[in-house]
Amino acid sequence: MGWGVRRLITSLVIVNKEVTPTRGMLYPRESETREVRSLDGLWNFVTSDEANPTQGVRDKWFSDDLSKVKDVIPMPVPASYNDITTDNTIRDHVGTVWYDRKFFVPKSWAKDQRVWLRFGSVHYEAFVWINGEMVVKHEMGHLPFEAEVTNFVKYGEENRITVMCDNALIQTTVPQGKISEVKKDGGVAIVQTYTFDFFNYAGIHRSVHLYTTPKTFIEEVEVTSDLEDSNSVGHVYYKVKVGGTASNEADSNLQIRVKLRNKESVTVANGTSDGDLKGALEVKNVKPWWPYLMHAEPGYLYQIELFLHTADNTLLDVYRLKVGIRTLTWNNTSFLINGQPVYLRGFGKHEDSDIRGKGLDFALLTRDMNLLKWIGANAYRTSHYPYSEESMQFADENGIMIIDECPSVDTDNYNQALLDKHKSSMEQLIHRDRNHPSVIMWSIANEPRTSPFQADSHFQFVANFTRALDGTRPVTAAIAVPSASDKAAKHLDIICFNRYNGWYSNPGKLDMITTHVVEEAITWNKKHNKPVMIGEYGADTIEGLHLLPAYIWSEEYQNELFSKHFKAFDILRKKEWFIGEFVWNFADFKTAQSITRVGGNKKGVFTRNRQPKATAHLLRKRYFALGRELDRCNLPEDLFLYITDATSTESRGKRETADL
Ligand code: GCB
Repeated sequence: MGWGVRRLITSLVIVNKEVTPTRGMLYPRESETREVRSLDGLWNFVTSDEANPTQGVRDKWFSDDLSKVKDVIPMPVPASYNDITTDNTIRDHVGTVWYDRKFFVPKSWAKDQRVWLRFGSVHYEAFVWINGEMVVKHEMGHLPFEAEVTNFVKYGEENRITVMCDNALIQTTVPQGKISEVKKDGGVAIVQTYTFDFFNYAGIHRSVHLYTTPKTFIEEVEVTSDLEDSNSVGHVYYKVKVGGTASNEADSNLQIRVKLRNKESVTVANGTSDGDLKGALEVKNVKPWWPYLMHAEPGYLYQIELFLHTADNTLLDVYRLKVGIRTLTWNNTSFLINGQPVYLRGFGKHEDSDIRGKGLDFALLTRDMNLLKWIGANAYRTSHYPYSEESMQFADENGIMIIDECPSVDTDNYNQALLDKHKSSMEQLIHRDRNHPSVIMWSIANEPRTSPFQADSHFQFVANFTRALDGTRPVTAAIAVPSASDKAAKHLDIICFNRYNGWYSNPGKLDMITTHVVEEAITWNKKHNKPVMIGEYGADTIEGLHLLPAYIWSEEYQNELFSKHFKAFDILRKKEWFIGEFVWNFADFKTAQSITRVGGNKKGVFTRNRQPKATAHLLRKRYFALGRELDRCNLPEDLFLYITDATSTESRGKRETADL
């Protein structure tokens, strides 16, 4: 418990151990049989002494209000706690912090049902008590966890929830970090370092919900789909797991009745599950799920309604979720959706904003989706960790394709505990996101250090594990190690490489980009005979800095560097196996303090405040031009601003000459 207690375990022999499967975790939704209450809002907050991170546990701070132990301050949930105050000791705090709040549970919830407590995510490790009793702990940021609290809450009375959150990253956490003690004025400081390039924001990052289910309830739903007859007939396959079954209610006595409704709420298919609580639905004249700009009606979603019944026809539980009907296929040269080759054009992003840090913010989510559509992107990678469930739902609705990445970034110093946790992060991610049509690939790491020989088996285990959990999507990772020394890419289905020509290599040299990009992509393809895409390229750019001729950090330089890459991508597009281009980054974002970062990483095409830099306009022209060429999309009217009416100018010129 706590960084002080998590130990570094290194071993020379690393084995492929079983991962305990996640259970439940359906997104909390109301229905005829379920109620949902939010615990978001202002909580009380205290930090612990960095040199004594487990003091609160030993002294049982959870057994009474935190305000009895320390002076509390208000802290919004969801949000990172780091940038809320003006105090750098809170921003840079290493180790444990504590939250608590009071809440009521209605009396009506006491009857014949279960009560659950669910966190969308807490970074990095969370310990949760209700009324002084531990109800759940969870290690791994960016992923949900929950616990049944039926017997822990008081009904019709006030309750207290206490959360201890530990942000410490060590060599066996995902992602990894290091903690050291460094002499400071008047003492010793506990210092957290990490090699990854984003601020280690922490806290209760996503919503906290209480929700009810019936005693016997729909615990898990897995949906897959298929298309046939030139995409005119669709199939939806569903599989349900029931939880809380009483001994007299074996699964075989239960059944799922299913309805599939289209956007107009018309039932287009229905059915009843088999004895294993699974089944298939056929949809005639189906509307497949298409990516944005690939079809006039992108992101088409149906709603599947699942009714859990007993054999004697009693309705026990109802759960609804949106599903998209689509196929994914890939081979050595291409990646296809609904049988059509896809060219991915998008971004690496971050969950990051001023004040909120990595806290869920619907205004930001909506703005980002609007900007993605404005710029004509059709995809993004959830670099470098899973994004909120709400953002995944947004991507489903809008036809934005997602490369879904686990939190393993700069993976290094391979060891057994790291492998176990890395696999667990993939398991939790797939469990959470497997039903999203927007998810088109799993990314098992960003820029792992893949030259050491241990990387070979580590990535073989993680890639095979991922494929075993979900064979319907290809596996990738963003690799930065040169292909000659990399030992992981051979385990992937699609190769993704990150490279900063004209920035980290040959800064300022705009004539040293195009050929390098083309040659490297060809090298990757030759070595592995698999589809290749570029996962990151870009240049730090200070908004409003203009320098002509182009000079690094200026808006002109970002523009020209992008243009040189576009040229390379167009050469590569002629080779079938080059399947996508991803800019680094969608928006400027905060990093650890460093002499190479001016207020954070400035490679955004948008500012941190989500306004366009000059390059956003250039990129928009390219992304829409690609959409036009490849998918025959319509161009927005404001894509090319009026400059001159060449024809009328010409005729006016002639008239003026005639007048002479
Ligand atoms: C990378 C990393 C990304 C960094 C980026 C940069 O290769 O994947 O996390 O932010 O480079 O700007 O240095």
